[in-house]
Amino acid sequence: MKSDLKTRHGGRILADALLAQGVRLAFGVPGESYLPLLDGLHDAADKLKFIVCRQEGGASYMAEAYGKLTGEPGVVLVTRGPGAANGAVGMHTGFQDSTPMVMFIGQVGGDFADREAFQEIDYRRMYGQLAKWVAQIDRVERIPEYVSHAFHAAMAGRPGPVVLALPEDMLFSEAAVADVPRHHVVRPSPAPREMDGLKALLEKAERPFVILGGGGWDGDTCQRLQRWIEAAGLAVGTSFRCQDLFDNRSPNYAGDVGIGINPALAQRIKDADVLLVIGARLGEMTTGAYTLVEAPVPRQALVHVHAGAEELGRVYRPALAINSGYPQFVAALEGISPQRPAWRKELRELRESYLAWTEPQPMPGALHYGRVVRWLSDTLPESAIIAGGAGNFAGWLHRHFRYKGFRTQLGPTNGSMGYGLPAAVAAKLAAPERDVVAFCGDGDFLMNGQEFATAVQYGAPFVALVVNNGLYGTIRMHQEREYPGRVYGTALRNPDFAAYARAFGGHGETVERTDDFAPAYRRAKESGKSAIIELRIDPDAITPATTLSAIREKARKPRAT
Ligand SMILES: Cc1ncc(C[n+]2csc(CCOP(=O)(O)OP(=O)(O)O)c2C)c(N)n1
Ligand SMILES: [Mg+2]
Repeated sequence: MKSDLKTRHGGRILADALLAQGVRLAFGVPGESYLPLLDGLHDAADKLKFIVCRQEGGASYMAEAYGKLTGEPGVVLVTRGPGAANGAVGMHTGFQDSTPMVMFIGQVGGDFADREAFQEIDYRRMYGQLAKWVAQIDRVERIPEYVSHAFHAAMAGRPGPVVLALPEDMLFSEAAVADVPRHHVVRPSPAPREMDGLKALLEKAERPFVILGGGGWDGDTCQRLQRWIEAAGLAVGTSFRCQDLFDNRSPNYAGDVGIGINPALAQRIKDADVLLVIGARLGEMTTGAYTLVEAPVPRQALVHVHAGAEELGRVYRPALAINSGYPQFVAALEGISPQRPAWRKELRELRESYLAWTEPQPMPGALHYGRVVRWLSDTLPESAIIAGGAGNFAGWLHRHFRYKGFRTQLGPTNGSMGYGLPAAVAAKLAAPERDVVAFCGDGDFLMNGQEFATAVQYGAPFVALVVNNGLYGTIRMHQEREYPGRVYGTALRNPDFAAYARAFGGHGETVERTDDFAPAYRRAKESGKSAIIELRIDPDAITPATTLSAIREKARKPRAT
């Protein structure tokens, strides 16, 4: 049978393996260490597009955003040593966000291995904590097996990033081997007695609360769960940067359980008797630094539903632990229909608190950024994708934007700066029919500003907002609180971001007044180009609710003991 198979070099076998796994878009920066793979991709170019990026950090973020958006593993190709090192940020992000990803790294040939040859790194050690699985393919005929294993591992249970290293001599050598069909998605289902346990807990519950979060969801599951929650009359919140798992316009939606949480919502979670947590890891950001839910034994009866078995009982000892994929869990939920009039009664109060909390407050300066966010929330099509990075500018986004459905939000739950721009590039390339807006800080944007070139090169017309306060504002805020009068290392001198956009062949706008935003946005959209709108905000406006001067004033007063 083997004799029927065509002999192929390693790069071609690998490119065909990617096609067999269903990969249609891959991101990366080329390297001489994986020339045979590029050669293999050359033959596959009409089915699999390789997006050439400007820095591996940008490429790995793009692969992460692609995985988050589509639920399919995001693929990133990087060269050995420096490429692998640059690419780490997207893998760390993917790990914390439970995003399926597969990174391929060039590697020195077996003839030079372990000599600390040029750019040699042992990726098993380097990526040990940043990936679900790290392996090296030492034999060309085993490429299909390793790739199949990698895609299964990235998708199984709690999804996450996987690394495969590719020794150069292995890629150049040849073999006659068969491709392996596309991976399965292996996720567990809940046991009937676990659902009985949940039913019993809910039937007794006076003040239950549902928190949704994490990776491994899909649009259909979210919609079915929303219908179930609305029918039951339960109140729901979403974990940090997972606000798009539930339509924020629903009367059952009480807000996001993340940084800068509505204090009334925080109290409501503390007071819950049953906490049904589906998919969220209950990490530091979702638990108000482990204060909303006490560790290790919560006061609330915690029902923790998670696709990763190892996540259950980590930090928190749940009353009921259910290891399940979310489509499987939601299908089982549809078999029970708990309801209590008391649950429904409190919804209005929670909803009013959410609406009041998310209303833009006055802020200093001529450009009211909060109102800009709300205008976009009201104006953009429902399917628009919002990609955001990390910094205080994101606080307005979390607070004032209403997410309307699954995967309208791409954000890094690890608070990694520089994410928004490359995520927007990936989103626009993966879903060209959808509007995409990136929210970036001035510090945040220039961590991956080079990827604006990638957007222009591949014709990705999205709008990036650069919220310019001339500061690493988040750090300045903490600095002024912790070390009053000792400002250091937090000021930024910025380029003209509109001119930057034009220099790359994009469209640029600068906005300094609230009313100028809408026409500038329309011009940017109508340009049909990748666009940057710089928003010059008053640096005193440090959060949606407070100013730097108020923080300074408070810091001057002696602290209460
Ligand atoms: C990759 C990375 N480096 C550093 C930090 C620490 N950090 C968090 S927010 C922040 C400042 C963000 O500045 P900017 O993007 O201008 O947003 P602003 O807070 O001013 O709105 C820094 C340096 C981080 N979260 N991620
Ligand atoms: Mg800033």
